[in-house]
Amino acid sequence: MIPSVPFVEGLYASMLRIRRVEECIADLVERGEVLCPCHLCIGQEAIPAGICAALRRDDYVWGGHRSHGHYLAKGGDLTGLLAEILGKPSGCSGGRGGSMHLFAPEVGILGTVPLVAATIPLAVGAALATRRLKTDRVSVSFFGDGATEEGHYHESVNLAALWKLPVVFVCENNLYASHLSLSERRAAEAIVDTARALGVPGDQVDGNDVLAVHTAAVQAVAHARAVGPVFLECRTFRWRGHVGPAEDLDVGVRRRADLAGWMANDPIARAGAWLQAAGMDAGRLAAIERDAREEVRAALARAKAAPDARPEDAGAHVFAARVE
Ligand SMILES: Cc1ncc(C[n+]2csc(CCOP(=O)(O)OP(=O)(O)O)c2C)c(N)n1
Ligand SMILES: [Mg+2]
Repeated sequence: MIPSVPFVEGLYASMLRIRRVEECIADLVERGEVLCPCHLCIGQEAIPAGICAALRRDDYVWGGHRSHGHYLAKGGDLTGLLAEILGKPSGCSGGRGGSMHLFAPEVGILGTVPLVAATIPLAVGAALATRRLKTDRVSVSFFGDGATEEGHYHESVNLAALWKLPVVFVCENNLYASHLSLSERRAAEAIVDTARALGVPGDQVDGNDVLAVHTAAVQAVAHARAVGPVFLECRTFRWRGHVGPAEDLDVGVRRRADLAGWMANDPIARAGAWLQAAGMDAGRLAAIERDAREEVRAALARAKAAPDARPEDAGAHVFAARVE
């Protein structure tokens, strides 16, 4: 089925918004206004946008250290994200988590955790809970290629397969884990095969084609809801360094050569070209751009204006209340 122009416009706007927010975060880091480590997903936006557009508000999403896009695409509040990164009590995790610990249960984001692969078993556990509670929610686990080298990734996929749990495993394969390329870490290249070996069906998807990601996600989510777990390996590339705004050109095998090719394969430019070919005029695309910039500007102003954390509250949530 050919997707409608308004629908693709929504995916385009979702990706553009993630990019403009992350560029804003990059500026804040460079100016020294943000002190927590920030892992940016610039270049990878088609995956959160395409997958989350296939989910219901009450479906669950779990992420890792590079999860601003997951949070935003699933409907997490933008001001709450920026306030969190600025360490404000009004942040989505009370200003105590920073960029890598995002939480928005009102839209199904049950947690992002920077321990690599940490939320994969939690996503499986949440899927088990939805099954036991007789609801039909799907639990989506976003993780990187590096996470599939952790033992509990394999244990989690196995259990989900055995118990036919409603999990969509989404591997954002950006070909690097920190500064080590896939080819330095694995003999077998296709990560999807690790899931197939355990009885979970899956596909490799062009992770920079938001329509391909979304189409695969719609099928995967329907399968997870009705039958059991599914695995999507979405191939992509991060433009910025492992952590922070720099491009990390001097680290990793072939990174400098590969980055130029991947920047020419920009998921946002590709969706923009699709819209223009479908008849959207340049003025409409410019209006989407203006809206994104204005939304980020206003959210940052609100986040900055919010009260700062108070030193006397530093111990809150740290120690359990004493039970007499
Ligand atoms: C258990 C654990 N080991 C090591 C680290 C350090 N670390 C943080 S991110 C990362 C690489 C993750 O690579 P990948 O899963 O491919 O995600 P990407 O950064 O490429 O998005 C590593 C090794 C960690 N946070 N947790
Ligand atoms: Mg990676």
